[in-house]
Amino acid sequence: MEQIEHPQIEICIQAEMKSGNRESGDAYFVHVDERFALLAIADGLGNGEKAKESAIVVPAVLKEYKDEPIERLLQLSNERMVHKRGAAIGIVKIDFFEKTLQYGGIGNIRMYLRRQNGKMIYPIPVPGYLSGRPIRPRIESHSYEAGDLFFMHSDGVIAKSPKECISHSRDAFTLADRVSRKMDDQDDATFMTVQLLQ
Ligand SMILES: [Mn+2]
Repeated sequence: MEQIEHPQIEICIQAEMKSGNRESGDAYFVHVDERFALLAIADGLGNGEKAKESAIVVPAVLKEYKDEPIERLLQLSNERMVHKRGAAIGIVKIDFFEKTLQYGGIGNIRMYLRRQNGKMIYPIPVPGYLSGRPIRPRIESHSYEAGDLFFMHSDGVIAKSPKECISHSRDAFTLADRVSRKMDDQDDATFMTVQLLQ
């Protein structure tokens, strides 16, 4: 498990390959600076080399264009899927000054946020995947406060009771520990757990 500590945010990431495969068809991206955090998971269609070829488009685009809004990051990633298999994608952008969390995704990447007031937010996935054909992503914006906790995962993580999982966890690490027990070795599986600290 990878852990990222920052004054504003704590992040745990785990990525496992489908058993027997040598390449993961999932990819992820993490960037944190003093202004914002940008986090993403992509799940390439199929598995192995072909899936990877699509999934790695996402971290490449986000690295190059990290200051752009989520909508544009999704469109740019989509444009680069032409002649590839395609990928599901989930992107979270956290603005440390505005205290907002934005989420946008297409396909089977799931995200669950638990606010300190007990409210749960879990965007309904937009069906489909990035394939180069036109997309109409839905971007959600939520305010957050210190202590709020969320996680995002690819479909190789079998989170049957994500709300229970998140409500019984006090921080990113304990949540990661719980989620890591739900990884399916029959698919590539990637998740990130995140706590906002300020
Ligand atoms: Mn998958």
